[in-house]
Amino acid sequence: MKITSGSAWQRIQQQGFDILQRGLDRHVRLAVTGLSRSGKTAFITSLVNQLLEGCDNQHLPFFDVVRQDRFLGCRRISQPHPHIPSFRYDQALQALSSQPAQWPEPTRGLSELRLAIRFRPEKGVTSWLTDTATLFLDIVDYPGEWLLDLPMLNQQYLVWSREQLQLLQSEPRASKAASWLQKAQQIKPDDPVNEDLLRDLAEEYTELLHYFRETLGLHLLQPGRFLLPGEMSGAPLLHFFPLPAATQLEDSISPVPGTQLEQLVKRFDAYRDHVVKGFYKEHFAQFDRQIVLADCLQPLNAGPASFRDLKRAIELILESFNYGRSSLLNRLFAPKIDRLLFAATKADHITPEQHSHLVALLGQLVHGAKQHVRFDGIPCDTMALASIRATTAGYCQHQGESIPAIQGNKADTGEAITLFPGEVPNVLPNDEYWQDNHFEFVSFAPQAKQPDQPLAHIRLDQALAFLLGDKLQ
Ligand SMILES: Nc1nc2c(ncn2[C@@H]2O[C@H](COP(=O)(O)OP(=O)(O)OP(=O)(O)O)[C@@H](O)[C@H]2O)c(=O)[nH]1
Ligand SMILES: [Mg+2]
Repeated sequence: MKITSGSAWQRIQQQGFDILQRGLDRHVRLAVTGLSRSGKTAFITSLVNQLLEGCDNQHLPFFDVVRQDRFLGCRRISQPHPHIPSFRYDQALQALSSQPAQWPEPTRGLSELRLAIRFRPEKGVTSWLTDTATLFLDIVDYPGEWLLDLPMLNQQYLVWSREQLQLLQSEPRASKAASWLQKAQQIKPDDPVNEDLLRDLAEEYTELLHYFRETLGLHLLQPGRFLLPGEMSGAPLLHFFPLPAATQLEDSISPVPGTQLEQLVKRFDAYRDHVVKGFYKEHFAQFDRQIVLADCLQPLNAGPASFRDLKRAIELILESFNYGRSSLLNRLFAPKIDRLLFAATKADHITPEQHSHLVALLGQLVHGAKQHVRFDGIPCDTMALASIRATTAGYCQHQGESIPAIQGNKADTGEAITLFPGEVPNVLPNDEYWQDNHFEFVSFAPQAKQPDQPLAHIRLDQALAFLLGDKLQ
C-alpha cells in the first residue's frame, strides 16, 4: 500500500480545495465604467477601502456578509494580468488622507486590481463543504468613452464621416468647429497623401474634441481614444478625422491607392478593427459584472445641451449591453456580464429628500435606451450613491422657515458653505424646467480621512450587496 506523505497530502487537499473553489464559482471580474469625471476612481477607492478597513455593521449595514458577521477579512493580492496597469489605490488614498484632503488625480485608460475576500459561507451545502471560503474579486476601471466607439464597429469611414459632420455642423459644436471644417474642406479625396496635413488636421480635430468635453461639458465624442490615447499617443493610427468631402462621395467608391482618401480609410479601418474590436475582445468579453456610473448633476448645472448629450451618450453606452441574438457584440463574441448596475454618483451634492428624484431621473435616462436594448434577463438595478461623502446634510433657516441644506467646503477655496443646491427633476427635464430652475453644482473638497475610519459614503453597501452579495452566500 502506498503511504502518502504529509506535504503530498496537503497538496492533494489544496488541489481539492482549488477545484471546490472553482466549482463554487468564487471569482468575479467586476468592471467599473462611466464617462470622464463620473467618479470611477472615487468609487473603486472607496469600495476597496470599505472592504479593507470598514467591514463592520456600522459602515456597511446593508451588506449581508458583514451584517451577519460572516466577513473574515480582505486583502490585496497580485493582479492577474501583469501587462495591465495597476489601479493606484495607495496613491488615491494618500491624496484623500493628505492635509488638506485632495481628490485623486484623473486617470487615463484601463487599470485593474485584485482582492481576496475571506468569509464564512451561509448555512447550506457550501458551508458544509468548507468552513471558510475566498472570493477573488478583480476590479477593472475603464473609460466609458471607449464604449461610445461601439457603433464604429458597424460603420465604413464615409458613413462615419457624415454622421460626425452632422454633429459638428449643429450647435453647440458648430460655432467652435467652423474654422476646422473650413480647413478640412480643402482636403481633396484624390490628392496624393500628405502625411503632415493629415496629422495637423487630426491634432486640431482632437483639440476640438477636448474643447467640447472640457468647456462645453459634452460626452458624445468619437473616436474615444483621441481623448484618452494612452500608449497610442502620437501614433499614425490616430491621424484621421471626418472628411467633409464625404457628403459628395458614394459609399461604394473604391479609393485610389496613394490618395488622401485611401490613407484616411485605412486608418479608420485599423482603428475600428484593432483598437475598438480589440477592447471588446480582450477586455469587455471577460467581464462578469458591470457598474456604469453617471454624474447626472453636473449636466443639470451645465444646461440643456449638456444634459441632452449625456442622455445620448448613456443610450450609446447601453448599446454595449445589448446582447440580443442579432446584436453586433454577439456576432463578434459571447459577452458574459450577468449583473448590471447603473449608479448616479455624487449624491452628497443634493439634499437627502432629492435622492429618490435622482434615482428616478437616472431610471428615465436608462429606460429610454432600454426600449432598444435587451438585457437578456440580466438582473439590472439603478441607485444613487456617494462613493466618498464630502458634505453633511441638515436643515437651515431661511426667511423663518426650516429648509433642507448640505454643508461642505468648496474645493477651490476651502471656504465652508451651506446651501440648498436645487431640486432634481424626477423626469427628463423639459423646456419649462430649464426656464424656471437652476441647479447649483458646487465642487466640494473631500473631508479629511481619519486614519482609523473607512471613507464616509452613501449607499456603497447597497451597491456592494447588489454586485457581490450572491457570491458571498
Ligand atoms: N462630493 C463628491 N464628489 C465626488 C464623488 N466622487 C467623485 N467626486 C468628484 O468628481 C471628480 C471626479 O471623480 P473621479 O473618481 O476622479 O472620476 P473618474 O470617473 O475616475 O474620472 P477620470 O479618471 O477623469 O475618468 C472628483 O475629483 C470629485 O471632485 C463623491 O462621492 N462625492
Ligand atoms: Mg479615474
